[in-house]
Amino acid sequence: MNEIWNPEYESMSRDELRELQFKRLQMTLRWVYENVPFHHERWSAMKLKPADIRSLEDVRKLPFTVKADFKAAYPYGLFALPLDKVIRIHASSGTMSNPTVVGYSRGDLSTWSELCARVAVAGGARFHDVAQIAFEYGLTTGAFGMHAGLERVGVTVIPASTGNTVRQLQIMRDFKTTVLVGTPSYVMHLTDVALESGYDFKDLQLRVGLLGSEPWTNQVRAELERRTGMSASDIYGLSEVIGPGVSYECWNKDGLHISEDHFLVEVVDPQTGEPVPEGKEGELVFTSLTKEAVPVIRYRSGDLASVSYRACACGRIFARHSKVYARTDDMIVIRGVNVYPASIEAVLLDIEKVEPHYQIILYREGSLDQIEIQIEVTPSFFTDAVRKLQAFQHHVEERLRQELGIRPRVRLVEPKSIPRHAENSPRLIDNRGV
Ligand code: DLL
Repeated sequence: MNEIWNPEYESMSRDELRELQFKRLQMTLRWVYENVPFHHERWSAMKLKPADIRSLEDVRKLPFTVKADFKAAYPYGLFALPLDKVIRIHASSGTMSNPTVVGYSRGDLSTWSELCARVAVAGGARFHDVAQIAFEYGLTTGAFGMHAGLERVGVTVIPASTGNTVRQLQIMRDFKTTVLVGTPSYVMHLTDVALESGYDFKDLQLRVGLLGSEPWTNQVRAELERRTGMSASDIYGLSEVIGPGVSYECWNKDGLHISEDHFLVEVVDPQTGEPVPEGKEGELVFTSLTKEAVPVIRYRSGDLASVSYRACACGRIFARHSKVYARTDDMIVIRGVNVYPASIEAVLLDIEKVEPHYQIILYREGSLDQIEIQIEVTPSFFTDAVRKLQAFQHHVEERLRQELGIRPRVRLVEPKSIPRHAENSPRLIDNRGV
């Protein structure tokens, strides 16, 4: 089980690693200073030049970058390369109106597949495996990233994408899938549907699950492993930083190894931005060390975790972060799609006849996360025929699906039936009990 894809890097000494990180950091800072006016201007205003960063710790002198900076720079404002050198575009999930756009040079794609190959091998995939990718093939990064990584290992890849659950099961049985890649919630759903449609996981060949893109607990892992018989590993990443491939679990399943030769990690207090001691929870902040098209400097992930530098039994020297369960903001990850309540509100308020009173309720049905949106509509509305009400409900569901990529159930409720909240109080009720 314990094979390492790239021992030269994954098992180098920490001293060598720090040296490599610093060399790569200097290159990245010079590259960004020369090619991204956004960073150049901000650093100049602080009278900072790349040469002022004389150690890895000095990176703290530089300002943070946040998601809002990507949105303000939409679509290409943070690119360090002209488009003719960029050969792939992706975007984060969850909003179609002003998504976070990222680009990859040829070199970036090669780095990315290397990183995802590490993820695949650490989770137990080998060249003789058959991997079914049940992430959506589209603008988001999950499917394409893992696809390239698994191919690099020599695994036979089935780009199944999402949806059509019975067909997924059929493919899994007939094509003899041994590695399943997707969100934990979708895989859990697959096991429910399998029961209903007469598939028995004991008859399948599944060995390994590479699952991520959303928070999931060790209890969910245990249940998934029990139901499927496979070993399930957590994979983490975010599109701004590269996509999947930022960190990954080894067989030890005691924290996710960060590919530190490509990303410098800091853990900061979300309020003060100051570093927190090793082992204490804080916000993960990443600086890319090798990216060409869209390098990120001190990017605040919004994800809360602690980091440990203790040696791992697997032989990898990379630091490990704890599983990510919580965020610094109100972003929800629902079946791998990231949404902010504010984006839901923006879509709702854009629809005529919707009153600005709504409530978002997250709950679990079977094994699948569901989202219900209760909306108050104008009083005159309830005098309309049922058919008209249903059509309107469907219209709102469609708009949310198209603009945010979520599939909510919309329930129209009478005026004044939703409790009024004090301003800024959350209109989100999470009944999923993670
Ligand atoms: O979700 C990239 C990815 C795809 C990672 C497939 C792993 C597998 P984004 O759409 O930009 O990118 O969403 C990133 O999702 O900041 C976390 O809040 C959350 N997230 C991703 N992986 C995990 C995980 C991809 N393993 C955001 N555990 C991140 C918890 C995760 N949360």
